[in-house]
Amino acid sequence: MYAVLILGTAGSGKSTLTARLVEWYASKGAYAITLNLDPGVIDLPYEPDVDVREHVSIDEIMSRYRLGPNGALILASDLIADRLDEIQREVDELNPDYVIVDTPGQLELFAYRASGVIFAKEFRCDAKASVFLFDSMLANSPLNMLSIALLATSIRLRLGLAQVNVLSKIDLIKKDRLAELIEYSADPARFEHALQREKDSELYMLSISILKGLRRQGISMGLLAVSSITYEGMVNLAGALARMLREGEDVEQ
Ligand SMILES: Nc1nc2c(ncn2[C@@H]2O[C@H](COP(=O)(O)OP(=O)(O)O)[C@@H](O)[C@H]2O)c(=O)[nH]1
Ligand SMILES: [Mg+2]
Repeated sequence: MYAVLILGTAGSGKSTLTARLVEWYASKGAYAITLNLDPGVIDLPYEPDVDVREHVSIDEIMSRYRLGPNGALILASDLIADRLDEIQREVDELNPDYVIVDTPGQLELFAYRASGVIFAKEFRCDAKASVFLFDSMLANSPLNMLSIALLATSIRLRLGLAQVNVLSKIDLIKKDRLAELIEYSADPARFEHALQREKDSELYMLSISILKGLRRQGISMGLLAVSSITYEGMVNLAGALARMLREGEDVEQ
């Protein structure tokens, strides 16, 4: 069994991509299931096979601990850590080829509190990989793209998982703009040049240093362009995941 964690800022398309990836694997004859780790979500674009909301209820936490919705969400995401054994058991019983893990709408609740790190380290499977979504509505300029790349890198440091970086919702941006963003992400020299054009920014020196630092560490920012609406880029994403999971398997065995 392989696990693929879907990560990204709120609204970047995690739940939608979770649904699409499961459909994708099913169309290739693999058995993929969804695991929803968002305790606060009301509507999902898929029917979760395993659902953290069966274990942790926001309403119950709000009334029992006299918390508002924000406090309850934070406590709920901490309580998930105690339920991971049961969640693992439910996934193991289904015995899928792939489990696609949809993470909380608010990235920080998962990645910067205990449950995300515990899940990333302790969930048992043959190999794990993560997909980090750069929302193309946010990563719409070189500076904004760099800022999300820094967040993606922070999450990678925090969770320690192999990571595929994806530019999401590409059906919403113009083709020439898309080509430009992908080019920056693949070519640091062009990226730097594009940042220079935002020279007025007092953050110019900082942004160049960050870009060079990421590059020096061999942190590639190459983005895969994907749309969950048109399915564009899905083949490339599945291919990148397959390579990463196979390599992960070699390491973990
Ligand atoms: N146009 C377009 N909209 C998308 C795409 N992926 C997600 N969305 C929309 O973006 C919004 C947030 O998506 P969701 O999957 O709930 O994001 P999450 O908060 O990261 O789980 C929803 O209205 C989705 O329908 C995409 O590839 N293209
Ligand atoms: Mg979601």
